[in-house]
Amino acid sequence: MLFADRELDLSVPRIMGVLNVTPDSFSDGGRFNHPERALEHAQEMIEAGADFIDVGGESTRPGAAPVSEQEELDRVCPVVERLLRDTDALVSVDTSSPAVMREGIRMGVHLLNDVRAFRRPGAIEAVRDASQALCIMHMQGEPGTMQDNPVYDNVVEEVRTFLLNRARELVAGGIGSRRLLIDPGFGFGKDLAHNLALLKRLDRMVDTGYPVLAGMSRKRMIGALTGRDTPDRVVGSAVAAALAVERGVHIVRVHDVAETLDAVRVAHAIRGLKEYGH
Ligand code: 8Y4
Repeated sequence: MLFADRELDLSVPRIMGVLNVTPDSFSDGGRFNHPERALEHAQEMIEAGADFIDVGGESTRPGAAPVSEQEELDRVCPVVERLLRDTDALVSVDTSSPAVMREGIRMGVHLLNDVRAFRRPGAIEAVRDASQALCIMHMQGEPGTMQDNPVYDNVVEEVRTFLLNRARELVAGGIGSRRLLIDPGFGFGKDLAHNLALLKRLDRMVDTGYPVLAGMSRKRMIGALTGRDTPDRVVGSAVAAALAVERGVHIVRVHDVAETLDAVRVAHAIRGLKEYGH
């Protein structure tokens, strides 16, 4: 698959390392807010085997203060510029803001990752005439209230239909379907049962034909299943990533790159393997 000017083979599982540049990030305590520290952390993830670095300047956790467009640009741009200059990683920008999308495209990022699936006014126009890949994610509700009482009749089919409808909308807006990736949005307006159903049936995302990205790393679903706090969710998260890859997911978005890479390599070896003997 082409990500702007870069080709990446998605027949092997790929790792996206999470790089938060928000001062209030609860998974890293804001340690990577300073551009130099963020770069160091990114280099560490790349050395551990990350193919993508996903740079995010807006927190979507419930209760997080909204970030102005200028603040988001100020957080994201210096880090993106240095990643593009100093590393070989593919650079992803996690944003819903059309202005940040346009600036990312101008700087030459490879992927735009929008948890709101390019639904903000002006988002489709901002990305239409570019060549960046676009990740469209499912979310029920809005970040502030999405976890209050998420309800589905059939979460797997409703998420799948939403993603296919968004893909159709983007294609109707002039975007080539080969630029698109889909993501069920683990934890975005979903309770534990919803998240587990989506993990179990990730094959229903894969069978759309779009490359699939999944992000479960350190999330509350892992905490609920293991009883552990965020820093101690590494093993649970790596197992979830392996189960996703076994079901055909192409890219996993994670915090703990080295551990996840081992897990997904084992899972990939088992996927599609024919039985031996008999
Ligand atoms: C601990 C650490 C607890 C992180 C929660 C979290 C996704 C995403 C996020 C995802 C795509 C997060 C930006 C939420 N999740 N983008 N972004 N897919 N495509 N929470 O699942 O990591 S932020």
